Amino acid sequence: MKKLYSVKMRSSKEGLHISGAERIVLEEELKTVAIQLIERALNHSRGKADFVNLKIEELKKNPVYSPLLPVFEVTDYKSVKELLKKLFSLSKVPLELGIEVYKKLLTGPAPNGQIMRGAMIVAVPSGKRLEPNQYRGVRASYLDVDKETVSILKEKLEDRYTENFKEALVLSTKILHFNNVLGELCVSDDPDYTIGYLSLKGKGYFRIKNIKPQGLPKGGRAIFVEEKIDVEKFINYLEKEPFIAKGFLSYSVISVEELSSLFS
Ligand code: PML
Ligand code: MG
Repeated sequence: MKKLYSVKMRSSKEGLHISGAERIVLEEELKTVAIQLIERALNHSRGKADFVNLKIEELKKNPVYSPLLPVFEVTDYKSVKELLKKLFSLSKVPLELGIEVYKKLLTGPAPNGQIMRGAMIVAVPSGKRLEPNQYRGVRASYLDVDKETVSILKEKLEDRYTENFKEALVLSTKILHFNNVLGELCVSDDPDYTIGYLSLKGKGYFRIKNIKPQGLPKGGRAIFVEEKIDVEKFINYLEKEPFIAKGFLSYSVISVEELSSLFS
């Protein structure tokens, strides 16, 4: 097997997070990908970065390969809250806890009301936060998607496709691949990106339009887990184990009404 490299970029402005992205690539792809990531750091709607960190390292372990979560784009809902209530009621996450966490993401989930670079880890049903640092959170890393899968995704989605979406789907696929994870809720912290999602174990990735008001520079991710999860092992998996999504399952547009029958 050819050697694989991890390439990671993170950028900030006056100490505040602007953007981050990463890839897993072959040696001959390194230069092109490094340039793409630098351009991304310097052209972001959160502002122009004054600090860019680019890290390249050879992978010492073979990646885990797994297919992307099936995707559902939900339509015809009156309000996001109504939709989230419906989705949480199909999940093992109690409704009240789910909605409380959603509100937390909209107001800034760090203890000082700022956004976090990583995700919160929320135990179900207690609601206890398990991430060791509530300012930073936990970041899944060493992940990518294979080229053929991306081509299929682009072909199927046409103008529904965005880079943000692809990266979020891969990230969520990695997160949900771990045993005791129940779901993940995401509201982008990018002020102009108003599509979010809720991923549920055994069901899929539900894309939610207008999950936040346009222009709001707040957001974040919350990972819902069973109380019995081995947090140390989980964090090590998220942060260190290389993961490549390979295989596209489905993209369906469904109305909120159809949700229950789909999962009954
Ligand atoms: C982010 O900005 O990091 C989150 C992007 C969420 C993408 C949601 C989607 O388009 O399905
Ligand atoms: Mg972001």
